[in-house]
Amino acid sequence: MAPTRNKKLLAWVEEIQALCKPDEVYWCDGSQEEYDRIVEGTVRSGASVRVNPEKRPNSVLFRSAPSDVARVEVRTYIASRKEEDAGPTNNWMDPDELKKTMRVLYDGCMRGRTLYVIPFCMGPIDSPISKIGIEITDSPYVVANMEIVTRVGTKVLERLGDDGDFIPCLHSVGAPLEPGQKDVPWPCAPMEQKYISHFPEENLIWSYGSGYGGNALLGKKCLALRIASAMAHREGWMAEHMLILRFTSPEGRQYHIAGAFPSACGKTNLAMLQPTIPGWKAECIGDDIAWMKIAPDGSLRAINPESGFFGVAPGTSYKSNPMAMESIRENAIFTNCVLTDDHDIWWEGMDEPCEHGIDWKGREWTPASGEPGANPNARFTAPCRQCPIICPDWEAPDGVPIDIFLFGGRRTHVVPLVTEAFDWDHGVYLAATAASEKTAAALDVKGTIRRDPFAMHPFCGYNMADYWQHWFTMSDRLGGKAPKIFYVNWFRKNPDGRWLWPGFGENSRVLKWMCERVDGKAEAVDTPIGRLPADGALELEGLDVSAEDWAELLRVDVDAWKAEIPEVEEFMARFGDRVPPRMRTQMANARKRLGL
Ligand code: GTP
Ligand code: SPV
Ligand code: MN
Repeated sequence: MAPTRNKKLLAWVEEIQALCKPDEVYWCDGSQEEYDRIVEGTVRSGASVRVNPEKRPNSVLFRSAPSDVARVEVRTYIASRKEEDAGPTNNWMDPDELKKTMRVLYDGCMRGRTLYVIPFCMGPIDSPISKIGIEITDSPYVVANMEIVTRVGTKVLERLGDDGDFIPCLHSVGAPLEPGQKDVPWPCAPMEQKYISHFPEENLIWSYGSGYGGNALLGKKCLALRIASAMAHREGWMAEHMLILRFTSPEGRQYHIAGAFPSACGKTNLAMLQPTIPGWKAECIGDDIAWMKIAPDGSLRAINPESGFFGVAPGTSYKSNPMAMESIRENAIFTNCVLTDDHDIWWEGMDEPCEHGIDWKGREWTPASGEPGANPNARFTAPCRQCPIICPDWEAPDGVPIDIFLFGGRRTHVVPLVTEAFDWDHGVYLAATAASEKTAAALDVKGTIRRDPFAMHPFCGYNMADYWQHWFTMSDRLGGKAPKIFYVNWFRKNPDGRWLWPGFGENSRVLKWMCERVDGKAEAVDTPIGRLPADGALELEGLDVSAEDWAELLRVDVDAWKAEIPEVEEFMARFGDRVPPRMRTQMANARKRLGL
């Protein structure tokens, strides 16, 4: 029997059951016993492999289909009634049309499978900022991951009550089983049948055909960013692709920093930063998404809507991100990593090399194989509570007050290590024109560098130009309490391809300069692109960066910036007359400062 009397929920589950025709319906209660049972089921069916429990208790490894390894942006849709409300950065389809197409696919798609109902809460159960979603899925992998990255089960149904509202999130891997047909380890549908669809005007998500990450764990990118950004626009709050961290000075002053970088550009690493500068302390609040509201005292307060990390595995090591390594010592799910001969997991960039193992495609692997053993977008899933530096206030219902916004991307050339915006509007311009090099987090991004405004290009559920206006409007409401805005780039390289900046824990030096700027203590110099640290203002003591590299890291190459202007303006032109007047002013100012 269903564990709820919520009429909307009961009616929706009944409707989807009739459409998808599963063999069984199962309501998730979110208990440890349930998690263990569902994960054990995937081990027995051959969908996952248990990691050596002596090395890593209660952990499993999944290997996905080689065609289903990351988000697919070309198959992701924003189905608003009017095309211009989705805007030029989104794929649009008419909602009725899209539903018609998808209903045909959903018809009978769960035959031979179990339909799981996952009641989940984005944000702490007792937070006024949180929202409830219900995901229906036929993937036990999705259930297990959702039970880590969101708060699931009975406690959510209790908050929902008999007539509470929720966001319906329908997911199917799109691989019905005929009677007697044997399942494959990672069922999914061919590319042209995959749809990751959002109906922002009715707060509805329909996903079909992919089992991976943001395509399938619908609380994450689909609800907490695409649908939530559209709700936030309507309701006057913010849903952002941002990490949140608390940075505490030796004197005990706390600064809360929220930072938006595109996928695979350093959020998880910065969120778990181990400062190298003496006396400063960092604590993690969230590593991917921030929901923010203006509090009665006028400050902007942020919560992490998630309860677990879905982090990029390759490159993660005790040297680069020890706190992530500590977070995955047990109770973790690994996807597309190497299985070592002693049944532990491994990936490129881990501390010790691996001489022999099974690669993410299930084949024998050695370093001589000529291909990476882990997929470049291999991931770990682990509960936030396992992070040794999780902030004691990470579940505070009212969130934490944000002092600083960071934006950035992966840029080998041109963009300096750090730039402070002249003011909020200039910060919005810097964030709106942010660009980044391609990574493995999305399958189908064209070109090498793309504009990724606010790191929200793949995640904004409405017209990006209206989103910029929303940022201007928020600053008017925040007034003097608006956070200070900075732009950073950890990814500069010299001509031989060597990193100019050591990054990771050393990024704390840059954060310290920002905090001192907030307090009016550190010096900066004005340049045509913004304010940069004055000579000696950013602490470099004990750091092995040559004077030459340091000069390069802060060099403002006016000609290179001038050369980007036409492309920036072309990008802006795609939004036509929806570009806010305040953005046009910023564009004109940028030209003027560069002497154009
Ligand atoms: P998503 O989960 O896709 O949103 O990614 P993310 O923004 O959380 O990126 P993450 O922190 O996982 O970093 C992605 C890659 O960038 C990893 O391979 C990291 O090792 C690398 N990286 C992160 N921070 C730094 C840094 O400061 N310097 C350098 N050189 N690399 C970094
Ligand atoms: C991202 O791509 O920004 C991620 C991974 O955080 S996924 O959840 O797959 O979108
Ligand atoms: Mn992300």
